[in-house]
Amino acid sequence: IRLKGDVRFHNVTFGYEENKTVLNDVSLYAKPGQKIAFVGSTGAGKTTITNLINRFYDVPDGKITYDGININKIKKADLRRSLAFVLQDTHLFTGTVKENIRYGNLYASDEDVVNAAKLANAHSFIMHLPKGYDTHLSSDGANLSQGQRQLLSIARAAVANPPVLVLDEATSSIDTRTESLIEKGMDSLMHGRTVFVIAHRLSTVRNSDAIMVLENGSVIERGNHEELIAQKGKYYSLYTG
Ligand code: DCP
Ligand code: MG
Repeated sequence: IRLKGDVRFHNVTFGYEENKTVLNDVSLYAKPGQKIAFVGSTGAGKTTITNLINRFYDVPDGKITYDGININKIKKADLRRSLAFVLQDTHLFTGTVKENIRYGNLYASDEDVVNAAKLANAHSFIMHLPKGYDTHLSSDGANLSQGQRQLLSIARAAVANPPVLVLDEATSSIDTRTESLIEKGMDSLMHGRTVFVIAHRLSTVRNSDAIMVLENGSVIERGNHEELIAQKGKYYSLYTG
């Protein structure tokens, strides 16, 4: 099956250990193509929500659905095909650039790989590597900059072409030029997909359809940027100006 990217949480309460609640009665509703941003201080539960979207853990209380289907009833392979992650720490393996972009997508042609890299804004730096797409990478990606690793991670997600994307934005400082390449690549990647983003950049947050402000595992505010600014609550104090 090909999921459309309608993702909902219905009153999800979750903890990693018994008697220790990490998410408390979280509900959310993302229509296909919508972008939802999670903000909140460290330990608030942002990564935990993305862990549940990916079904790294089962939900004992409440439920999560994709296109109305309970996540527990979706085959792992179908779920995997429906999701891509772009994380702060991109896992690269020993192999060529091409292999690293293709990753699990064994049927992707060389042309698909190049098109994904172009969409991700990674093509031009790749062409400057000694052997282009056939350049060998070390497993820790030590021969690439952090920004370049992120561009590869975007290309990898683009090859997968999933309806749902989960992004964990980097907080680290990347030079402005690479940063703007990453932003443009991300924008192209996000187009037409349901996106959950753990947002650190104000520009990302502003452009989201809905922002969820988390505190100690609870959603304390939700709305778009203008609505939350008007509320003059936690969000307002985080993002005034
Ligand atoms: N937690 C846990 N066991 C884990 C992961 C997290 O007990 N394997 C706890 C630590 C926090 C709470 O769950 O008290 C929420 O953790 P998150 O990683 O979801 O928090 P954030 O992603 O919001 O924090 P950060 O901004 O630091 O990434
Ligand atoms: Mg986190």
